Amino acid sequence: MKGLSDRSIKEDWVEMDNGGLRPIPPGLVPKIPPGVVPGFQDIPPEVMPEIQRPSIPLLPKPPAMRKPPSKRGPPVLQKRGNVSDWQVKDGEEEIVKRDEDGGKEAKTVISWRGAMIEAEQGTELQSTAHGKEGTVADAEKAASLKPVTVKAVDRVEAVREAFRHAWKGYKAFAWGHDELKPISKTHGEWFGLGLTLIDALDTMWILGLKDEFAEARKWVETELSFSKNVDVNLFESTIRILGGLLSTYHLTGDTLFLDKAKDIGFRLMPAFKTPSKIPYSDVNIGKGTAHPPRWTTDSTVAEVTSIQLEFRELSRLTQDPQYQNAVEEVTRQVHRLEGKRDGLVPMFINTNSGKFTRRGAFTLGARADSYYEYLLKQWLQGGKKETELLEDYLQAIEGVRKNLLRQTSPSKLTFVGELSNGHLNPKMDHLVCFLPGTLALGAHNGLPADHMDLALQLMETCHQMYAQMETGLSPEIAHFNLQSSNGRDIDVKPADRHNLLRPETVESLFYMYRFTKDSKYRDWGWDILQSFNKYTRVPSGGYTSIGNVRDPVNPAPRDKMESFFLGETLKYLFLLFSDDSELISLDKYIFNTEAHPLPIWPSTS
Ligand code: DMJ
Repeated sequence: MKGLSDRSIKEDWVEMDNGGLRPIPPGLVPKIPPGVVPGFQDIPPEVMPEIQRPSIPLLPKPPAMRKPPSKRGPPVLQKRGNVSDWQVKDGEEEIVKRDEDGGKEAKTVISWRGAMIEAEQGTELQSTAHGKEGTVADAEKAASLKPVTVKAVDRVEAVREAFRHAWKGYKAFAWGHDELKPISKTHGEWFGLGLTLIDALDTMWILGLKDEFAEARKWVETELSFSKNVDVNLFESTIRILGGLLSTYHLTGDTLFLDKAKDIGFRLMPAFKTPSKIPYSDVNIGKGTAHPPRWTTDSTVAEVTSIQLEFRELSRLTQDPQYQNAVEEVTRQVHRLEGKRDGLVPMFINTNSGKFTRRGAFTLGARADSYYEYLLKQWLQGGKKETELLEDYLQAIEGVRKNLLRQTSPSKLTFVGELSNGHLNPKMDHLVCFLPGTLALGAHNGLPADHMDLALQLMETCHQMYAQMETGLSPEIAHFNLQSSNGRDIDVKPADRHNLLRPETVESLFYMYRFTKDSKYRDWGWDILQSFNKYTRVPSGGYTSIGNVRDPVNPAPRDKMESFFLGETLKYLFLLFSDDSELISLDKYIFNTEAHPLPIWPSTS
């Protein structure tokens, strides 16, 4: 899911040879002529309707003459200036000066007020949200400056720099372990399998970080062993480890990764030995035993339905049908099950009876989310032939419209609420922000135009979940006002104020940019990267989850860098900013729910 994966959710339950480097095989990342947007020309005009843009008031604005917060960021995370301090914002124009050799030398930035300013002098350019507003005084000061030059903003390079910084911390303090704890400069262990390193492999390849990749490959070759007496979560190890290894194999052609993928895939199979064939949540990959969590015989619906892309691909590569058979049995059963509501699934399924457990809410968030994502993506993976998957997906989206979709007051932001005991709870997990991207992917593949319409609206809402926070970072859960008494659309409860460096919004921004080429999506992603740099970057290396997105002075660092920050968040940001839209073409690959690209099967498969 986006589900048990999440530590917030998990905790809830618990307490309740360099030689391997090869060029990317020809054809995998082909270049296309500039100006051609693959697939875009296939979208009928009606898929890209004009939507009514809500007028969005920001959260209470700082006083008009207030100075913008120091670019040093919160005291707890003070850092030196970094790439993200070179900002070019909306309404500004870059003038590229050429040096004598005709190469790109530097850019002068003209501010929206016509003033020319130099970021390197410490002038932070005006921003529009989360307390970064420039003031009249600042603008006048800027206008009095002589024309100066500022280094070009290279967003792609800024992502590489962020990755290197995160990797520096991981390498120094957590090498070979699951997660970096960047503030205490140590590591955390979950499965003891080098989770961050494996999750980050294909990101390094895609970002072109060959030295880092070579070192990591060496570790996989010499240190990684799955022959360990350890309990792992089936879903998490499938999406992060199996998915990461399979995609790295596809990108590099290096059979080391395929061999490791076969090894872990085989070791996960005992999970399916249950009375119902609905898998258990946990497997001991050393002993070959599996079991549900101690307190229940239920599994999470998103978990058992979001392992299919990976196991199906493993069968295709190994020509061994056991993996595909096991996961497709789950799909078949869930397809037939009673207890759905207009295609929406409950959160839990029992591993003895194979039936849904009637508890929890209907949600597109934690514990159900990637069920919907994988319906569409399996249909795409298999060449659009498996019509039951498509039918279930289409029905579910209609179910979302009918049961969960609402608009806020006063600004008419569209959001997906949760239905519990017939009552609509107007809250949305950040996890739901995968949905605009998935809807857009469906529309790109010929699904109804109104899916794109909905994607555009939800993308705006997810953007606002960042833009309206003082740190520019989204909370884990947003509460939306149906009738606002305080003039705000979004409220955040104290328990929901954390940010775990999650990817879903930048994931959707990537899809939206690929399909619309609207540069605002890049700008929104850029704002997010800058906020990560400002509030979550740890000087000695790494990025940290934070506890309070509403407090820019003390965002309450939590001392953990989740593996998905490298596996997903930075990868999607890089792809969002890259001009090469054939780099992981969305007509050739589907991303698993951990952002590991797997090939769409050729029609002969
Ligand atoms: C990741 O493990 C995956 O994206 C999963 O689908 C949901 N949770 C995290 C990221 O938020």
